[in-house]
Amino acid sequence: MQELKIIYLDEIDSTNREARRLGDAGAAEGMVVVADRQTGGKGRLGRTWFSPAGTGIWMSILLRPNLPPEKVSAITLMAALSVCRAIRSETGLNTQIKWPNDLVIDGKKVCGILTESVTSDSQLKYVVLGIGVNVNQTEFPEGLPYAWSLRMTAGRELDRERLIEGCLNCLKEDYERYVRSGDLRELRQKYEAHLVNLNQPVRVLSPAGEWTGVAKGITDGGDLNVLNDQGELIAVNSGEVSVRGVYGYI
Ligand code: BT5
Repeated sequence: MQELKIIYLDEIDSTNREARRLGDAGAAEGMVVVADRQTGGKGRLGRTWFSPAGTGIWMSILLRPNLPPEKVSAITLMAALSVCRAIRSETGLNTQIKWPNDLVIDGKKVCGILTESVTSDSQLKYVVLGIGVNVNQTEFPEGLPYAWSLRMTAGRELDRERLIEGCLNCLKEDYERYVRSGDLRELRQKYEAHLVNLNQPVRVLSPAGEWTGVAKGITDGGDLNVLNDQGELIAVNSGEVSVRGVYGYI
């Protein structure tokens, strides 16, 4: 990755949307959009992301990896690992990864990641990596029972600037490892070391239906290996499927 160039905004609809506007206008890899507040923060599959002012990290990074489109989904997992490492080293909090794109503390969600790619003639034009971290919120709306902030566990206000810098440093390092091989082979072990689902029973929510099994780790491509009740190991794709704990969110 070339040098990072950070744009700070007070308010925007969505930092992912803004990064896409920059991507369409030909901006270089390494452009980072950070906003204090998002009025239309996006989750995956059309869901919304609650992004109030003065509390969280809402940021998106423009990437231009020289890889085929099918390699992009692993970027979400790479970023989950980078942000997890950064939060651990900047705050000492025991953050874990919930496959594929969430970070959790004490079983609740402190971070979500949304990776979007733009292709033309089946070639990858660019990727927008969107990261939302709940840093200093002290409460959440009733409709978000699993939302949690770093401050709610740390018991003190945390420095968002420092966390952003820590995240970007880890991301830069992990992204270089990821583009070198085009998959997660250099990051898989570390990812699994922080994976909250590892060896845990999971409910797999796929378009074809719901089934249960035990999560056994990830593939180099970012799929989750789940041992089903018939003893078969099934690779579950991160683009199409969510997992939950058998009794709740984890
Ligand atoms: C995600 O989606 O977790 C991806 C979130 C990505 C947000 C970042 S912020 C910067 C960038 N710009 C954007 O517009 N987006 C990215 P998903 O796995 O689909 O989870 C969404 C679900 O999480 C929602 O349906 C809610 O249930 C819940 N949720 C919404 N806001 C939340 C929050 N602040 N904290 C925790 N959970 C939240």
